[in-house]
Amino acid sequence: PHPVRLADYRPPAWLVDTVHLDISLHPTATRVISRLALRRNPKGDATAPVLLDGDGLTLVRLAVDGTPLAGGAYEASPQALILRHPPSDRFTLEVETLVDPTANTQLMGLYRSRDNYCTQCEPEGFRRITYFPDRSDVLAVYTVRVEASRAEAPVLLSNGNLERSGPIPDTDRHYAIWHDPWPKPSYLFALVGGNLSKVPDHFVTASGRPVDLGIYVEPGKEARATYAMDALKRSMRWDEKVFGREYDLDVFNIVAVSDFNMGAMENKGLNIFNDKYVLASPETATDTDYAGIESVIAHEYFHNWSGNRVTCRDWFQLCLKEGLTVFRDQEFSSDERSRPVKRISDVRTLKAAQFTEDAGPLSHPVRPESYHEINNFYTATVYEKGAEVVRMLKTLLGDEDFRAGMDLYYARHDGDAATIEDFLAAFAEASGRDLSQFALWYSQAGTPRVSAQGQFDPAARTYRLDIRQETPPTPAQPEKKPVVLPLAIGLIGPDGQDLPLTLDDGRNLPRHVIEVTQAEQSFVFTGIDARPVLSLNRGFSAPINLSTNLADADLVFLAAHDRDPFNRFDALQGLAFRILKAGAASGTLPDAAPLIEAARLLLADSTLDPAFKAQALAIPGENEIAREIGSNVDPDAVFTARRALKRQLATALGTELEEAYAALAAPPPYSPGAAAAGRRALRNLALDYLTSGGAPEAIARAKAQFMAADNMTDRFAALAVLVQHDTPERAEALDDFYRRFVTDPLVIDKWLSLQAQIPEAGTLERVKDLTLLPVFSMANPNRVRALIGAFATANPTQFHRPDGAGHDFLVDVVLGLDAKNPQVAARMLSAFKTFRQLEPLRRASAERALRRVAATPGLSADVTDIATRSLS
Ligand code: BAL
Ligand code: ZN
Repeated sequence: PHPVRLADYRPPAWLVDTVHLDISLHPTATRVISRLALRRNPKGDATAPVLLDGDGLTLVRLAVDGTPLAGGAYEASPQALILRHPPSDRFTLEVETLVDPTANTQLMGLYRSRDNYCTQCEPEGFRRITYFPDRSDVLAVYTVRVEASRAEAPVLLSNGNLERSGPIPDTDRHYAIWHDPWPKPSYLFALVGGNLSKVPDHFVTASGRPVDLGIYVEPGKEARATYAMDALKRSMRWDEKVFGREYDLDVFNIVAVSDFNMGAMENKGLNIFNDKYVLASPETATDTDYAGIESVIAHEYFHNWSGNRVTCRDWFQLCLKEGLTVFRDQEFSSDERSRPVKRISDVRTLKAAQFTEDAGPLSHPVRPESYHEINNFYTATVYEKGAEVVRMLKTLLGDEDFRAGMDLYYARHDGDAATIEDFLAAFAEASGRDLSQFALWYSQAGTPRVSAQGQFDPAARTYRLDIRQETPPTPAQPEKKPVVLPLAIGLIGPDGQDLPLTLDDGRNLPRHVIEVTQAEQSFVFTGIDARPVLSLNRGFSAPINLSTNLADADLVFLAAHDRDPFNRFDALQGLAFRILKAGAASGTLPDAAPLIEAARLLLADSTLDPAFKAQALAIPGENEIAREIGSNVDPDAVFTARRALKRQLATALGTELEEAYAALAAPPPYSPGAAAAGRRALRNLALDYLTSGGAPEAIARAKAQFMAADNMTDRFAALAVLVQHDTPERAEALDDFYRRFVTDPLVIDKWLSLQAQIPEAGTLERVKDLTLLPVFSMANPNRVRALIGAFATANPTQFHRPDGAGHDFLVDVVLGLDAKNPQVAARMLSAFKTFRQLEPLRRASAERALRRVAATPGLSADVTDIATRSLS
C-alpha cells in the first residue's frame, strides 16, 4: 500500500454545509440516515466526483435531492461511495446505512461498552458510521436525531445543545434531537446512548453564559465523579484567565466508558472518557490517578479551542492541536499544583517515552511527512515533543508576545482548519521575529545532542561557553541542520548566588536565555571574578540530550545551590546516572559518596517541598538507565546496578529516611491536594528505600502500612514495595488486595500491573496465568495495557529474558489481538521500539519476534506499519 503524503494534500473537492443524522440505535442493526448538503468547493478540483469514505458499511438506500438513485448512478463498496456524475454543484444526498455496534471490537466508530452505545471518531472512525468525506478540513453544522429503546438507553446524548426529546408514541422507544451550531469536522462527532447516571453541575462563563455541566457514569459510581467535576470547573476558569478562552455552548457533557482505546476524546460539547480518567475515590485512586484525572479533564476541555474551534487541516498537523493542548494542560497543572514538580515529572515522561522513541526506528518528526496508518502517530513525539516546541516558542518570545501570538492565531483561524505554518505565522507576526529556522523543530526528527564546555579565565575575568549541537540521523533523514535552542542559563558564584550575566559583545540576555542557532557557537561572559558553576538548560528549556564538563563536585554543588529546581533535580540524577552506567558496565558500583552527600543535604533541607524531594531522590528507573547507556544494554546488569545503588543509599541515609517516614504521616482524612500528595510521595519513597534490603522488620512495616492504609495511595505504595520481595507477605497482600477490589476493574488493573512488573524469573508464567482469570479480558484496552503493557514496557529483565520467551509471548498476544483491536495490538507491539539498544543476544531475539509478526499474513495496517518500521 502507498503511504499518505503531506506533499499530496489537495483541498476537498466537495464541502458539506450541514449534516442531518437520524440514528436509530439497535444492538446489531443500527440504522443511520444521513442527509448531507453538498457543495462543490470553489477552491477544489472542478471536475472531481463526489467521493465519500466508508469502512465496513452496509448501504441500504441512496437519494439525491429526494429522488432515490438507481444502481448504475453510483458505485458503492464497504470502503467508499462514489457519484461520478453529480446532478449539480449543490445538492442534497441522503444515505441510509446499517451498522452493527455489538460486532465492533475495534472500538472505532459506533460500538458498545458494557451495553452502552458510544462512539470514537478520531481520526477515521466516522466513516464506520456513515459514508462521508471523513477528513478534518470538511467542517459542517450537525443536527442529530437519535432514538433508542427507553429501557435500553434512557440517556441519549450528542454534540451541542439539546433541542427536543420525548417518547415515540405507541412504541417503547424515545428520541432526542441535538444541534451543534459550531461547524466541525467529522472526527469531533459523538453519540452516547445508555443507562447512565448524571452528576450535574453549573458554570457561568466570564461573559455571563450559563452552562449546564454533566458527567455521566455507571449508576452507583456518581460519588467518584466529584473530583473530575471540580477539575472541569477549574479548567474552564483557568482557560478564561490565562488564555482568554470562554466556553461556547449551553451544555458541556462528559461520559465515562469502560472500553476505550485512548485516554479520552474531545468531541464538541460531549467529551467521551476512558473511565480511568474520570472515576476516583480515596479508597480506589492514588494521588497519581487524581493528578491524571485533573490533567486529562483539562486537556480535553482545552481542546474546545485548541482543536475544535481551530482544527487541523489534515492529520499531518496533528501536533497543531495535540502539542499545543498538552502544553496548555501542563501549564494548568503547574498553576494548580507545584510548577517545579510538574516540570520534573513532565520531563521524566518526555524522556521515557519520547527520547526513546526518537532514538529508535519509530522516530519521526513532530509533524510527520508521510504515514501508512495515522492511528500509529498518536505518539509521544506528536504530543510531548509537540508541547516542548510550543514551550520553546514561549521561552523565545516571552509571555506577552506569546499570548499575543496565541490571540492572533485564534482570531485569524477561528472556524478554520489550520496548519503549523498558520500557527507559526501568527507568532512571527505578533513578535516581529523570523521563525523560519525555528520551524525545523516540526520537520526534523531526532533529539539534538548538545555539548557545552565552560572555561573560566581568571586573568580576563571571563567565562567562555562553547556549545556544539548535532542531531543524529533518523529514518529517512540522514542529514540534519542546526536548530534554534533557547537555553536558560545561570552562572553560580561560590556563595551559591547567580552572577549577573553580561556578554562580551554587548548583547543582552532577555530572560537569561541564550539562543543557539549554529552548529558551533561560543558565548563569553564578562566580569566574572571567581570560577562559577554552570547551570544550563534550566527548567529543561530545550528538549535535548546535554553533556557538559561539570565535575561530580559541581553536580553536588548544583544539587545544593541551584535556584532552578529542575537543575537541582537534574544534578542529582546526573550523579546517579554516572554511577549506574559505570556499575552496569563493570559489575561493580563506583564510589557513591558524592551522590549520598547531595541526597543527604537535599533530604535535610526543610525549605523544600516534599514532592520535589521525592522526585529528586528517586533513583532513575531501569528504562531511564538503559536510555542513558544507549547501546549494548544488558537489562540484568542495569537491574543489578540499580538495586545495589538503592541499597547503598538506603543504608547510608537510613536514619534520615526513618525520620522522614515517621514525620510525614498525614493525618486523616485523605485529601488529594498537591501538598498532602507530596508528603505521601516522600514518605512512600522512604518506605521503598527502607524495604529495599528485604529485612524482615522492614517487610513487616510495609505489610502493616498496606493493611492499615485508609487510602489507595498508601495501600498501593506498600503493595508495590512488597511485590519486590518474594515473601509470604507478598502473597498475603496480593490476595487481600484482590479480595477487596475484585469487583472494581480499575483497581484490579493496579493489581495486574504490579504483578507484571515483578523482576523475577516466574513473572512470565504469572502473567500468562493472570490472562486466564475472569477479571482479565483481552477485549478491554485498560486490562491489556495494565497487564501486557506493563510487562512489556516496565519489566525489562523479564520481557527481555535471554531465552526470548518474553518476546514470543508479546508476539502471540499481538497476533491474537490484531483481528479484534488493531490499534491496541499495534500499541503493544511498539514495546519493541527500543530493541536496537539491547545487547546482541536479546537484540537478535527481538528481531526474530518482529520478523514473525511481519511474516504473518492478513495483519492489520496498524500492526504491519509498526512491524515494518521497527525492522527498517
Ligand atoms: N484527540 C485524541 C485524544 C486527545 O488527545 O485528547
Ligand atoms: Zn488531545
